[in-house]
Amino acid sequence: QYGAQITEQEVVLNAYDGTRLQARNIIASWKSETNNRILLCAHWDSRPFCDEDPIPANRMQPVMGANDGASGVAVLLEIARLMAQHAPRVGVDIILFDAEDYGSSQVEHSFCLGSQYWAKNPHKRPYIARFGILLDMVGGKNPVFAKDQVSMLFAPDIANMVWDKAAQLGYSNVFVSTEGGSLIDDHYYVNALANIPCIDIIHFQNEVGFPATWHTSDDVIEQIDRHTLQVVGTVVTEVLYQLK
Ligand code: AHN
Ligand code: ZN
Repeated sequence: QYGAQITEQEVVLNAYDGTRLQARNIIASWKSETNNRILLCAHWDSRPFCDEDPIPANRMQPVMGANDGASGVAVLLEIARLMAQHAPRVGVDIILFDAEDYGSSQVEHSFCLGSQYWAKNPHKRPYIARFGILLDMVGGKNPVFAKDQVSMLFAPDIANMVWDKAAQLGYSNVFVSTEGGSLIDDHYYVNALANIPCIDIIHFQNEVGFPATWHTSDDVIEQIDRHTLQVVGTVVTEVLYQLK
């Protein structure tokens, strides 16, 4: 409906515990003929167990994922709607990665299976883009987005450009300049395997960690703040429409 070319990547992925995941990365491309393009991404799966829930009885239930998954997708769907009304000058791919959240903190590289698959098997070869922006947990209350270490290692210029734009817009209370945490998220594989400089806008800080609702039964719509979605959406939209 928004004028994109859609590619669905269907694949069976092997999870750390032997589970076979029927996975599907969903890719929407605008101006697919140009290499002057950027990548916007989020994960669309949610974790099938609330293993961080304070109440043991809840830990067998799936995470609703209002923030952890859906918030990033929501911002990208709104950007897709805007792009249909007014095309940016650059080409865009929105990639919704699957199988991000079926992992174990005990097993290296067990998260982000959909992005690992895409980075090794891009939907187009060679896949070229100027940079990428990953959105993860961008809808919670009292958000704090700091530049994480993977973003600053692989794509410092992009991170600085996005955080500077946020400051210009008056959002330096949300896009803070304190040092970000160290974490592996989908952007790590986009950087390390697909060679595209990619940053992560994620509610995460060293020492503090993820928001309190993370991987709990409380990751529900009532915990979403529309103002947070608006701030992140505005920053990404302003970055996108300034590109030539
Ligand atoms: C790890 O916990 C290893 N990575 C965090 C990626 C993640 C999970 N993002 C959302 N849920
Ligand atoms: Zn998660």
